[in-house]
Amino acid sequence: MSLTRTTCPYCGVGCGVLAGADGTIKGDPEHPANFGRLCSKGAALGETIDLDGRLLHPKVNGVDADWDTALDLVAQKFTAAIAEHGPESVAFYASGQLLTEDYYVANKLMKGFIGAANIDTNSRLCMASSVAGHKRAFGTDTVPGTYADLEQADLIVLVGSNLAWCHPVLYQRIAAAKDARPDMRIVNIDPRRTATSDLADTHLQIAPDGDIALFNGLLAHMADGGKLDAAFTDNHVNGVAGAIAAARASNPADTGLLPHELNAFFTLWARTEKVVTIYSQGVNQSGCGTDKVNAILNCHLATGRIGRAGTGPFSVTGQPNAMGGREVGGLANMLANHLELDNAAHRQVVQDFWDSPTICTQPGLKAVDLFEACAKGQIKALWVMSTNPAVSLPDAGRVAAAIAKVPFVVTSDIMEKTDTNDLAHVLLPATGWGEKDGTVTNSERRISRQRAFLPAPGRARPDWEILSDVAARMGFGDAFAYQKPADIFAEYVALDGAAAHIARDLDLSIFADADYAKMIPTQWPRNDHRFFADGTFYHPDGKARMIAVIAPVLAKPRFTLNTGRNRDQWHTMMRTGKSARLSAHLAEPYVEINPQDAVGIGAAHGDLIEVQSKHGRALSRALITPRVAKGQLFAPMHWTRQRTRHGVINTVTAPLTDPVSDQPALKSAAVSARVYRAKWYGFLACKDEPTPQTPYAAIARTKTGWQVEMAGEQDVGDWEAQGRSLSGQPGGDLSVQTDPATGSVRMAIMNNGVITALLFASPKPVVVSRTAINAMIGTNTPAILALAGRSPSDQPDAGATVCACFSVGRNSVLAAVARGAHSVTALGDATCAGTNCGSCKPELAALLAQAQLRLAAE
Ligand SMILES: Nc1nc2c(c(=O)[nH]1)N[C@H]1C(S)=C(S)[C@@H](COP(=O)(O)OP(=O)(O)OC[C@H]3O[C@@H](n4cnc5c(=O)[nH]c(N)nc54)[C@H](O)[C@@H]3O)O[C@H]1N2
Ligand SMILES: Nc1nc2c(c(=O)[nH]1)N[C@H]1C(S)=C(S)[C@@H](COP(=O)(O)OP(=O)(O)OC[C@H]3O[C@@H](n4cnc5c(=O)[nH]c(N)nc54)[C@H](O)[C@@H]3O)O[C@H]1N2
Ligand code: SF4
Ligand SMILES: [Mo]
Repeated sequence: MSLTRTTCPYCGVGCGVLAGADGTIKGDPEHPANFGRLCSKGAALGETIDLDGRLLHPKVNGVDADWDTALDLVAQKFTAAIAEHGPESVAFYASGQLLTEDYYVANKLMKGFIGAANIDTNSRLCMASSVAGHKRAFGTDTVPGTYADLEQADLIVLVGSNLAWCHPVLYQRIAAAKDARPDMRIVNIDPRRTATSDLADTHLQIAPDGDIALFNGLLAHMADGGKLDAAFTDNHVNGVAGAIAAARASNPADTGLLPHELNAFFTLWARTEKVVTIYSQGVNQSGCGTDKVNAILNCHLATGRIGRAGTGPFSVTGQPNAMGGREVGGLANMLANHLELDNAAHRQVVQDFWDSPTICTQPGLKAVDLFEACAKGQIKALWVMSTNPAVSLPDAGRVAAAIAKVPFVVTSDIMEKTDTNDLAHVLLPATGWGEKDGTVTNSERRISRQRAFLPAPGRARPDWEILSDVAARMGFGDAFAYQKPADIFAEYVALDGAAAHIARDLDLSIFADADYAKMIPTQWPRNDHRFFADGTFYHPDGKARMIAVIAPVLAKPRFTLNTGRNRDQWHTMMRTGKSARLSAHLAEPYVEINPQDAVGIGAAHGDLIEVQSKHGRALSRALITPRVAKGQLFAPMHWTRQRTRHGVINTVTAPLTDPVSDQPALKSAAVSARVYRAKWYGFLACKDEPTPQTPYAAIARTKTGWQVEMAGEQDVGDWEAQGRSLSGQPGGDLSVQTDPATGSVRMAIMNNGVITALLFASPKPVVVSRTAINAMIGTNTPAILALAGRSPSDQPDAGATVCACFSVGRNSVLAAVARGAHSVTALGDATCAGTNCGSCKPELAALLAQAQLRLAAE
C-alpha cells in the first residue's frame, strides 16, 4: 500500500503523517516537527475518516440541493444584503482549521471585493493576545522560536500551557531532551495541576491571572539585582525604564505564591542564560492577555534572551493552521501577508495586486462583537466556515440565539449535525482532511503540505473552491479563477513579492519557485533562520519595545471557572468523538472541584454539579481532585448539544474580552456551583445511536455502539417503557430486575439472544463498570450475568481507559503493577501502555505511585 506524505489536522505542532486510503496512519520519520512520533489523536486519525455523520450534499433549509442552487442562493443573498445594507452588513467567521489557500481566498473576497473587514476567525479566541503582544513588542507578529530551541534550553517555563495534552509531541521532545540532559529545568505555571506539571521540576500554582504580578516581579527582581543586559537594551530596546517602574509597582503577593517559591523561580530564571518561555491559553484567554504576553516578552527583552539558540518567548499555536491564518491576514484587524490594514500604502499594494474594486479601510467586527452585532440584527448574511461558534464562543447560549436571528446563515462543514449547522439555512459540504490539498503553517513557522489520499465523498468540495464559486457568482470571477490550490499558493507568494519593499518579517521568497506537488516542510523565511539575531526588530526605529504593564486587581468570586482541553478530544468533538478508543478516556463532561469545596457544597464522588452564572447553567460530573485549588473549578470545553443535554460549558462563560486584543477571557468566569439533586441516575449501553431527552444526558461512542450517562429530577414511573424508548428498541425481549430496597432497576433488551441494550438506574449515581457493560453489547452473554454488571469470567474488566492507543485500562495497569511492573517503562513492556504516543505516561506514573503506596500499606 503506498502511503501519502501529509500533515496532521489537529494541533499546531504540525506533525508529518504517512497515510493510506485503508486507514493506515504512521508518523513521518522525515518530518522535522515530529521525526516519526504521533500522539493519541494523530495515531487515531484512521478511525475518524469514515463517512459516518458526514455532510455529503449541499442542503437548503434542511433539504438536499444541488450545488448550483445552493451557490446561487448564497451569492444572491450576500449580494442583496450588500446592495441594501452596505458591505458591513455581511460577515464571515472562519477558522484556524482552514488551509492557507482556503483562508487566503476568504480573506481576499471579504476585504478586497466585498470591501469590508467583517471576517474574523476562531483565532480571536485563541491567538489574538499573542498577536497583539508580539506587535507591541516587536512591531510585527513574529514567533521567533523553533522546536530545536526547546531541546537546547536549560530552563523551560511553561505558562498557562498544558503541553502534555495539547501539544503532546512537543512535550515528548522536551521529555526526551530532559532525559538526555537531566540538568535541564522545567517550571510549570498554572493555577491547576495538570499532566504537564508532572514532568516539571516545579509547579507554581499561581492565582488565576496572577501572571503579570509574577513576570513583573521577575523583572523587578532582575533589575534590582543587576541582572539585565544593558548592552542589549541600550542598543535594541525602548521603554525599558517605564516597564521596570511598572514592574516595581506590582505586588508579587498577588500571584498567590509563597515568598520562597517566588524567590526560587526568580533566582533560577535570572541565573539561567538559556531560557525558553512557552505560553498558551492560560496567557492568551484572559481579560489581561495581551499584558500577560508583554510581561513575559519584557523579561526576555530586558535580558537579551531572544534571538539566540535555546532562548526566547514561544507562543505555541493551537490549531493546525493558526499560524497560516495570521499570515494570510484572516483576522478582522489585519490585511494580508502581515500587511497593516490601517496603513494606506499597504492597502494600496494589496488592492493593486488583487486588482480589486475596493478595499476595506477599517477593522471589521471581532468574534464576540460580530455575534453581538448578529444579536442586534445588524448582520444580514453570515457565513461560518470550519468552526462551531454555537459551542466554542463564550456565552454560547446567547451566541446560538444571535445566529438564529440572522436572516441568512451559511455554514461550510464536513459534518452534518453540529450545533451551528442546526441554526443555518444553507449547509455546504466541504472536503475534509485526507480529501483535500493545501498547506498549513505550524508553531515554528514551518509550512507543510496536506495532501489528499482519499476521494472527495458525495458532493463535497474543497473550501477554496466553494468560496471561489460564490465570488464568481457575485461578479468577481476574474479574480477567483483558480483551478487548483497551487494557483492560490502561488498568488499568495507573489503578493509577498509585490510587497517586498515594505519591511516585514514575513518573507515567502523561498517558496517562489516551489514545486507544490513535491514541496517539503519548510520554514519561512528560511529553515533555521534566527529572528532578531542581530537585535533588529520591526518598529520603525528598528528597536523592540518593552511595555509598562500593570497587574490587574483581581475579583474573588465564590468560584472561578477555568476551562480547557482533554488529552483525547479535539474541541467540539466533531471528529475525535467518532473514535470509541478516544472517547473511552473521559466519556462525559466533568468539572474538577477541590475536595474542600466538594465538602462545602455537599458533593460526593459521582454527583452531578450544576455550574451557573448570569449567562446560563451547565451540568457535569463532579471530579473531586486536589489538582484544582480551592475556589476554582475546571471544565473541558468539548461537549456539545449534539452529545449532551446541558453539558455545554460555554453557556456559562462570560463574553468579557481583553481590551487590546479583544480575545475573550475564557479561563476565568465568575460562577456559582451546587449539587444537582437528581431523583435518579442512569447508565445505558446500546447498539444504535440514542437521542435521550432526559434532563441530564451525555452520549459517547463505544466499541460496541453507544453509551449514555443520564439523570433526571422526576420519578420515572414506567422503567420498561423508558428503557425501550431511550435505547430505541420497541421490540426485543426484556429482562428486568428491580431492587425495592435500593430503588434500583436493571434491564436488558435482547434480540435473538443477543444483547442490544443494557440499562442501569438508581437513586444514587450508578456504580457499574462501564467498560464491562459496553463490552457485553452485541454478545450473547446470559441476561442474568449481564444484569449483575460483571463481565464473563474469561474477560477481566480492563477498567477506564488510560492508554488510548492500545486501549489499556486502569485495572490492567494496576494488575501489571501488582505483578511487579515498577516503572513506566516496565508497565509499557507488560501492557504496551504508553509505548506508542506516550501521552498517557504522566497518568501511568501517577497510577504507579498510587498503587505502590497502597501495596506498601498492605
Ligand atoms: N487534546 C487536545 N489538544 C489540543 C486541542 C484540543 O482541543 N485537544 N486544541 C488545540 C488548540 S486550538 C489550542 S488553542 C491549544 C491550547 O493548549 P493549552 O493552552 O495548553 O490548553 P488549555 O487547556 O486551553 O489551557 C492551558 C492551561 O491554562 C491554564 N490556566 C488557566 N488560567 C490560567 C492563568 O490565569 N494563568 C496561567 N498561567 N494558566 C492558566 C489552565 O489551567 C490550563 O491547564 O491546544 C491545541 N491542542
Ligand atoms: N470555554 C472555552 N471555550 C473555548 C476555548 C477554551 O479554552 N475554553 N478555546 C477556544 C479556542 S483556542 C479555539 S481554537 C476554539 C475552537 O472551537 P471551534 O473552532 O468552534 O471547534 P471545532 O470543533 O474545531 O470546529 C471545527 C468545525 O470545522 C469542521 N471541519 C473540520 N474540517 C473541516 C474542513 O476541512 N472544512 C470545513 N469547512 N469544516 C471542517 C468540523 O466538523 C467542526 O464542525 O474554541 C474556543 N473556545
Ligand atoms: S502532537 Fe498530536 S495532534 Fe498535534 S500535530 Fe502531532 S499528532 Fe497531531
Ligand atoms: Mo485554539
